[in-house]
Amino acid sequence: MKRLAVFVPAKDEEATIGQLLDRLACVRVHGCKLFAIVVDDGSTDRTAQLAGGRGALVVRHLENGGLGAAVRTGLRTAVESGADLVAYLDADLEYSPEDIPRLVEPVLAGRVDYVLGSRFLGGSRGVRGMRLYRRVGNLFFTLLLVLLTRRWMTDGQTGMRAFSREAASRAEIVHDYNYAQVLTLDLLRKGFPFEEVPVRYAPREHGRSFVSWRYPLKVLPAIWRELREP
Ligand SMILES: Nc1nc2c(ncn2[C@@H]2O[C@H](COP(=O)(O)OP(=O)(O)O)[C@@H](O)[C@H]2O)c(=O)[nH]1
Ligand SMILES: [Mg+2]
Repeated sequence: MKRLAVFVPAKDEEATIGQLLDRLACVRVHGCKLFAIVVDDGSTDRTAQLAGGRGALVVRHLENGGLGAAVRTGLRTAVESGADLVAYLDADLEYSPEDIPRLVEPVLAGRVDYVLGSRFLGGSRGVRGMRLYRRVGNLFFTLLLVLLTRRWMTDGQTGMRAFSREAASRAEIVHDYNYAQVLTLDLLRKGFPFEEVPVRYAPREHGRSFVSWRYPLKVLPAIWRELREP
């Protein structure tokens, strides 16, 4: 049996974290024992209590560190917990835990070390309801990644990904605010093969997105820093 760690970065997601973990507990992946890790990033609501009550391993940042810092903690915790492979998804139910078997299949089969769950593969049905500025921003950053990596991909900003143990151990995230682009740049520059698989998507119904006008101002310099790393 392989150990599959699924971590969830969460900041003030009490409206959805319980349902997400309940659904995750019903997910079966052939040949794997799945365990859940919640990285609570300084939530001021009941996110951590609800997650702990459902038996997830809860790692808490006492202060809000940002999504990049939370994913870094999630990857490290998964590796330290002895995971053979790692997946994560957002806490706000924009992604479906039921897509995890399909997400991890390319890693389990030994084809690749890194998987992006794409909301845009197989037609755009999955992104109904996504705001126009988000679609445009997503296209911009995805095309930037395509140019920088010279590899085709359709969703550079996805909040649902999977990793081999080795990719999870070697991944480095150069900034705390976010991880989306710099993590892919880091792993592809280290030579890890990757694949995209289609995943379902529905915009959040509770809480608020951290994405604001500041996003490009934070993300573009971080991409620059990542590219300058040896
Ligand atoms: N750790 C951490 N997670 C966050 C933060 N802001 C948002 N998240 C979580 O990261 C995931 C994605 O955040 P979200 O704001 O929905 O981003 P979006 O889906 O790109 O709009 C969700 O699970 C959030 O709970 C933060 O400051 N720190
Ligand atoms: Mg979201």
